[in-house]
Amino acid sequence: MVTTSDRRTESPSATHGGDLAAVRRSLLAQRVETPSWGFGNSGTRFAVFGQPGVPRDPFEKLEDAAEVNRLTGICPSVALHIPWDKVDDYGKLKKAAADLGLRLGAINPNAFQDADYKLGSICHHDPAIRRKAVDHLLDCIAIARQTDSHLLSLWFADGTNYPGQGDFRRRKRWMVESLAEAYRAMPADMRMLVEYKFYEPGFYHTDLSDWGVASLVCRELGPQAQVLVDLGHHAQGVNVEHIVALLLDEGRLGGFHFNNRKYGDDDLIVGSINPYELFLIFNELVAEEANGGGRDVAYMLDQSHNVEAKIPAMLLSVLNVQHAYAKALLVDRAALRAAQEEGDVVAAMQVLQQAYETDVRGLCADVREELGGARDPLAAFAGSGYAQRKAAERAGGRQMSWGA
Ligand code: PSV
Ligand code: MN
Repeated sequence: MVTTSDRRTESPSATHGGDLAAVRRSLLAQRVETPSWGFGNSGTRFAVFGQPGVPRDPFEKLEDAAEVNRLTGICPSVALHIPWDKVDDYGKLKKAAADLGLRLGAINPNAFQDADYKLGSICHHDPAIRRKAVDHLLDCIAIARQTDSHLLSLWFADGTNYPGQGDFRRRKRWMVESLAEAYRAMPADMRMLVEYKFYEPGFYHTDLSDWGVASLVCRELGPQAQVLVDLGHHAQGVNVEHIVALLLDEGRLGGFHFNNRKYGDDDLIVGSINPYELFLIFNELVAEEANGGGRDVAYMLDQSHNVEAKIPAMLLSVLNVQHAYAKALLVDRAALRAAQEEGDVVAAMQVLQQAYETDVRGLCADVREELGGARDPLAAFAGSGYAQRKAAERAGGRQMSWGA
């Protein structure tokens, strides 16, 4: 197994001569939220593949999330999906999270699986269906109040399958009208994150297809509405770091759903396909942080692991995000600015590449250790016996999976 812990921190400081103490402080403050649904079984449109030891209820999902937090030290919150994580008593769920050293994070409504949503939810032509979808959003806001969650994270599978099926403009107005009702119901300390995605298989058009539509909608709603960038939701070749920079500059970047894609919305481990893109995205975020901004951007994983073991996949995802952030923190911003001002294209790119090529594994292992995590979370997990224990404990019962 590749170990993340064999190097100490000399190489970053030697290479960059930057403020390594500041880099460490930023890494110590980094937090990444895990998705409850990523601990359940998942699959493709064709099958859901079970794994031993998968949680049977939201409480067991929290146990797995706590394991990720124990080993990384930077994942103290868990996003919930309603109704997948519906419980009778959210106070009890919140208490269970706290007992495990966690808190409950973004609340994700689900307006895409009920048969009523066949032709859409908040964009449906039938006011009764729109009412049902908005009522669900209002219920989720009420849940968020009970769980002390400050984010309402919205993704809709609204779209049409054929030309002529729907009226684009009416659907847009219905969407804004529906979201405005939810927006008005949010307390002042809650933000609405609006996620876009350019297609679903079989779609002719998607109502919230890209960051432009999401930004327009957020602008209509107000300052508590911001765009959520899911890395898997773009067409091939789209420059995601540019989108991130624009949204940051407009004060509209609410958060991320980290994952990686090769073809479509694949939910692959973040950084597994295009780690350089991930670094370039963090480069924009760090540039904003250097200007004193970007502090309330929510960093969340959105991955449903299909064939890979779930907790190791989550651990590797967190490491990849941590490494990308560390490398971005090491970018020599003064040298980059100087190269840009001189019009020296190669020098500018070299500044980025030098940071990207720095080995940050030791630095990040130090940071995790300082936070009480493991220098090598994957090895520690493999040696902990947790997977075997849970497989034995959780035998029987109905495992959770997406859609249940
Ligand atoms: C579907 O594409 C999706 O992955 C969206 O990104 C949501 O955020 C997530 O599912 C959970 O609903
Ligand atoms: Mn997502």
